[in-house]
Amino acid sequence: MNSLPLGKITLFSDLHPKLYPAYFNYGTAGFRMPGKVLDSVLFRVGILAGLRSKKMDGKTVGIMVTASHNPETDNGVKMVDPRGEMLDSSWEVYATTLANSSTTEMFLSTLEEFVEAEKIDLSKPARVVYARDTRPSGPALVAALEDGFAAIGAEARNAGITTTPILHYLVKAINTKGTEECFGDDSEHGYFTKLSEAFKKLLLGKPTPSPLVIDCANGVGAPIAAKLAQYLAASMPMLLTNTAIDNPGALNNLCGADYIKTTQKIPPSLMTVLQPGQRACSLDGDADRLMYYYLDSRGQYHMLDGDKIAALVASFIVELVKAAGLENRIKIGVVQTAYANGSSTKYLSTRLPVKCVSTGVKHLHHAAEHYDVGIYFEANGHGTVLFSQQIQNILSGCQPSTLAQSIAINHLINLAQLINQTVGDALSDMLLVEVVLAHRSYGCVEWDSLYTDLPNRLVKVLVEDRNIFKTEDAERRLVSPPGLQEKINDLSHKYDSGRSFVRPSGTEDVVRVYAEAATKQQADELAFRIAGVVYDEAGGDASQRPMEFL
Ligand code: G16
Repeated sequence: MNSLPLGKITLFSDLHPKLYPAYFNYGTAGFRMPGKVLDSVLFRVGILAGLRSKKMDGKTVGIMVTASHNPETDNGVKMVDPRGEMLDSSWEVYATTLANSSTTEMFLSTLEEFVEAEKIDLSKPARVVYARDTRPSGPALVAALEDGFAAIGAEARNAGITTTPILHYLVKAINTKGTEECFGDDSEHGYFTKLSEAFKKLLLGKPTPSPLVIDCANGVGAPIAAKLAQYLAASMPMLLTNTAIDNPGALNNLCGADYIKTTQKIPPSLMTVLQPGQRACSLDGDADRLMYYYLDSRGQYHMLDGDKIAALVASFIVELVKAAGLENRIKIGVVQTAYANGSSTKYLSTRLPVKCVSTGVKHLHHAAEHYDVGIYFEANGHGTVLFSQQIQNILSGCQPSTLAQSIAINHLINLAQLINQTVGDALSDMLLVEVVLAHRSYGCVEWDSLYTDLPNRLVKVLVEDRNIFKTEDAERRLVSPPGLQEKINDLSHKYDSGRSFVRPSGTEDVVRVYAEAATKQQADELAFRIAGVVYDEAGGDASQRPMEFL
């Protein structure tokens, strides 16, 4: 076991001092803050990633520089473990502690304690692969990250400007290369080939889908979707919009998956583009979330969110498993969060086991791994489907006794290729939705009619310190500030089918309030009344008090 290269780390660390008093927290999806305060954090994450790789016996670890759905001025960084999943949560605490060491000396001593506590064998190699989205602050932050790699002596591969899900794909592909569990060729070309070939096989004999309008949120999804379109060629006509990645301030602005979910409106830029009945979808800034929507014949907007995607996909997979004659061998389950619409939970739970966990893909992913086929989608459009390795082996070794069984088994095998099983992937999920719609001969209206959403509203509240908000029961109950949950309950009981909860965001400096009720007006009113109560309890500047309905 060698020792840490303290001299080298000191030299580099002095180039990346912690200049801001801000408290850095490895939250729902890594560190996420205004890009200008993150230089020291990126440097330290570079070192941490090297150590994570050493701890994992030299396997490749991923780093993504992105702030996903956040505004363009924010940026962030998240680490990806060797199997392509989010960083193990036990290391999040170390990441937070290291990021907050105020001087190089403190950083070094914390680092030494951490290496000791984790018993990291420093003689092991360190390998990382990293990428960034299109944010203007990205290049400088990547330079800080690279200094971290140099300081710890990590072998680093730059995957350039790409989506978060592609980075996750690359990590898994690199680490499974040459093994029985080979995930695919470890390149963007490998990713596009894997997805497009599976898609074409699944659509064989089905009519070509009508053109799909894709809002790329003016982010990295734009160039990546354009490349995907080349691989798919005529099999999937796509109309890419909001592709202005070089326009300052355009990223996620009045467009993108988060805009769709929180405003429940069509992006203004699509007003003149979208025709009644036409399918449209929005990606977010790093293309890991997907929201569908359409205008009905009266020009009215309808949203098809992560819950609707889960319902569509789950019912299709259940049917295929039955048709394959494997319903007694394959345990399928769905994982949601408290944000799941009450109607979706009702729809799904009559068909499958449904589990509710805390917000954050890492929680959903781990819960989904308990099933042979685990389907998870957050209402915000972030999700995927996991096929256990054992089930994939069963599927490939199956001896079907009828043609119908053989077709169903092949479809399941191809679905496991089409779906990016490492993490939510807007483009892979989009192809999945298109496959199911084609197999069902559904348009948006038929898909939407699987169940009727309870009207709901999501509101952000700016408070002085969101850290005072603590929750339990998969974030459905507030335990702090004391007494606030009782007020939420009292208000919710005043509305038909009223349900609401409050939780601190892990990616933005806000508290989120979710409410649903029997009518749209009631859901809006409940959300804003609770937002007001939250604000009165913990708010700051009175001009930020949520005003609607109060
Ligand atoms: C991230 C996480 C998601 C989570 C979302 C919002 O998404 O990966 O699982 O739902 O943040 O989290 P919060 O409500 O804690 O801010 P993304 O797309 O921003 O990376």
